[in-house]
Amino acid sequence: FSSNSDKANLEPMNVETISEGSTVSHGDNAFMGDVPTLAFPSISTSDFQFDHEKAAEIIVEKVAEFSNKLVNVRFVLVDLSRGSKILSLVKAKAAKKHLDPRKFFTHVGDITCLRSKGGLHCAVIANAANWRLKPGGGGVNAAIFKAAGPALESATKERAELLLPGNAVAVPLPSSSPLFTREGVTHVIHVLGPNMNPQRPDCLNNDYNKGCKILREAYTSLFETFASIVR
Ligand code: AR6
Repeated sequence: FSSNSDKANLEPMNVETISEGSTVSHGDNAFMGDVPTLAFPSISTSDFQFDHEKAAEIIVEKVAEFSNKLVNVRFVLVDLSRGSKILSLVKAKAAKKHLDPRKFFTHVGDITCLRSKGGLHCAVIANAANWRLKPGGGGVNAAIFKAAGPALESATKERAELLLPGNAVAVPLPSSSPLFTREGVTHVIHVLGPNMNPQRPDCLNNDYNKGCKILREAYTSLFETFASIVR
């Protein structure tokens, strides 16, 4: 398992090495047709300062659980940089657990440009949201709201006013949104993870018993919400 599309930006076909000697391509002319795919960032590990090792363990545990339960879907963990520590940790743990690289892989790139810049079609993307479900604030939240335009903010308001840690809410993207037209994204799932940053609301003050429980709930809620969309 050396799935990362480190090569994605370099190779037009986005060929991704999945194990020694074998490759799989993804993208619009992807293998197995257009398998419903969820792209998600690592929840809580940047602005919310959650421990990367613990988060990686939980990501792999939850992906393993749900990729067993759900047939014919894919999960992609996305981060911006090739040097991403969370991507490296997750790749190593996923390989150790023998997760099927056709159902789960990692991708280096901006989650708002997966199809246009990475040739990877993900109809559903997850957002590491804030409790007010508001644009801005930096990180992936600011990027997704900016790329989606005002349509996402109003569509979000129709679905929920706020989010509690560990929960997720799916928002269908209006077809007027550039994320819909350019990237083929039909839904954004907002997820609120546990916060370890004293500068942000609901800081858990390094209580990792609570923190890990809430992060598990957040991924369970995200993957169940994804399942309900593709069902
Ligand atoms: N594409 C892909 N991954 C990204 C992108 C992007 N455009 N931008 C950031 N990441 P963070 P959190 C990765 O801080 O820790 C917000 O301001 C990033 O490298 O966005 O859950 C909200 O308003 C990291 O791996 O989310 C909340 O208040 C991951 O996305 C708060 O931050 C999550 O980083 C949430 O903090």
